[in-house]
Amino acid sequence: MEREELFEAMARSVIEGEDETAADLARRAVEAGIDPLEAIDRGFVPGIDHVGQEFSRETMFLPELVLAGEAMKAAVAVLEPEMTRAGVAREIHGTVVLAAAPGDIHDIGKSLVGTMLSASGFRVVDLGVDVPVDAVVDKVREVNADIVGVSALLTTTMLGQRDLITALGSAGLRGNVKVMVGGAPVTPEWAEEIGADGFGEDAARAVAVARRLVGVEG
Ligand code: HCB
Repeated sequence: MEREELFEAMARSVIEGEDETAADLARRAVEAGIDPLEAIDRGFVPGIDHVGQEFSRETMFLPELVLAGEAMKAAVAVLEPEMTRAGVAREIHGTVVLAAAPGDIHDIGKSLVGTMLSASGFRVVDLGVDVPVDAVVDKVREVNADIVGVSALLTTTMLGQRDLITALGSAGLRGNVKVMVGGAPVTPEWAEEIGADGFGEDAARAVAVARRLVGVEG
């Protein structure tokens, strides 16, 4: 199968919610030596984006969204170890606490960001989904985090990103930790409005932002 054909099949497997096919195509990409992040960004993400658009047009429904999410996760599960293996950085640049905002259970993108950060030399503490602001603040203090990355996929849960920044300020920690926000509805304008230090449009860019925030060159 040609590269472009493989990417199209990947997108289709997510749209059709075929988790076994998605995992199988991910394995084929690994065998073909395709960069795992490229397989995600050019193969599987267009599929999940399509499902998201159809869902908002009400031509696809929640069960299809769930199946597409599972297919995406099955593919990512195959590709993540490859990303970790590909990571060459052994020097630790800093500690990042990751969480999905309160009320938000989307975790595919955040987990990808975590994998890429780990592979790039960050220690990652992933608190999971639907994490109360106080729990994030406590963890930032406990591990003396350099960066906190908070993900929001819903327009409603984006407000939790702003609440976190306020809470870090009230806890006297805002001067010690940088805040990086991300998630599909998040924009650079929103990041600026709430006083975040960085915005990661995707996992690769999140790594670049994190490096900048801890002062790593290049
Ligand atoms: Co969900 N959902 N969903 N969903 N979902 C969205 C997000 C909508 C946009 C779909 C739509 O209507 N077009 C929509 C939100 C609309 C809105 O708020 N305006 C929506 C809705 C409405 C809902 C429910 C309310 C549906 C319902 O129950 N009626 C419900 C809410 C649950 C909740 O959170 N309380 C819901 C549920 C689900 C699942 C469970 C079925 C499933 C999630 C499975 C899972 O994550 N375990 C799901 C999915 C899969 C989606 C879409 C289709 C894909 C999300 C995804 O995984 N994208 C999504 C539509 C879309 O976003 N295109 C849809 C792929 C990853 C790779 O991209 O953007 O998440 P990403 O992450 C990137 C990037 O943002 C950045 O790097 C990542 C990697 O490249 N990044 C960061 C992310 N976090 C970062 C943090 C940082 O610090 C830095 C960078």
